[in-house]
Amino acid sequence: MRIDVVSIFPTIFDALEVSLLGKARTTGLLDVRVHDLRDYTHDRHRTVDDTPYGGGAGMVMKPEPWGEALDDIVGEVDQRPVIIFPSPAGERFTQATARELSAAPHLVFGCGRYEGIDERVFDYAAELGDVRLISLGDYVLNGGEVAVMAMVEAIGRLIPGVVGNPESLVEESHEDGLLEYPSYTKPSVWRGREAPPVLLSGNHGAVAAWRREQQLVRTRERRPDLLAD
Ligand code: 6GU
Repeated sequence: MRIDVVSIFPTIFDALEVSLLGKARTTGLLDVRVHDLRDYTHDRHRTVDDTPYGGGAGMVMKPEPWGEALDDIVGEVDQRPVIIFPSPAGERFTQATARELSAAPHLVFGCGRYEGIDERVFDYAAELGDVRLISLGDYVLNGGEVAVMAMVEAIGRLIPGVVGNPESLVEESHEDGLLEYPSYTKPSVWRGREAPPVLLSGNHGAVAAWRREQQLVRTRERRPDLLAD
């Protein structure tokens, strides 16, 4: 999968060089390219923002550098990419979104800062690819960078081969609409706390039933909204 990220803080994405995603990049499963939006400006101050038409607080990202960045990135690749703008005003990002996007050959992430990006950039981007505005949840970050880090990790780990043991992708929170069951390892008693005896019983049916029950108990307690769905 090819992933392009446009940001005014490209070094934030240095963190994608470590762990499983870093490995996937060295083995060629993931081709991540990070672009500095300021490289697409032409003035001495490398200006990317300006005051909002109509007045109001804050600054708006100018359309011109975005247009040049998108032309540069999309022009050099044949398939129509999915172009994602992280935004608290977007659709909610879920495991289903991650799974859907993990099947795309090319994703482009445009990280906004300040009060947002000139709206015409989204219209223009729709000429080049399939545009999605996506939010991590109902809270506000200072910019899209941290949200894109989270999305790239959630999507990247679903690409076949990125996670060594594909079975570890099956039994985890949100894959079956429920929260994950609790896990234990040795010692069987730690600081007076016992691991559930059923897990040491060797009875695979009983273990599976206990885990399912725990998933339901936890989900009812912590995330009743998931059961309503
Ligand atoms: Cl995707 N971006 C920003 N700036 N804030 C957010 C978000 C995204 N998701 C939740 N809050």
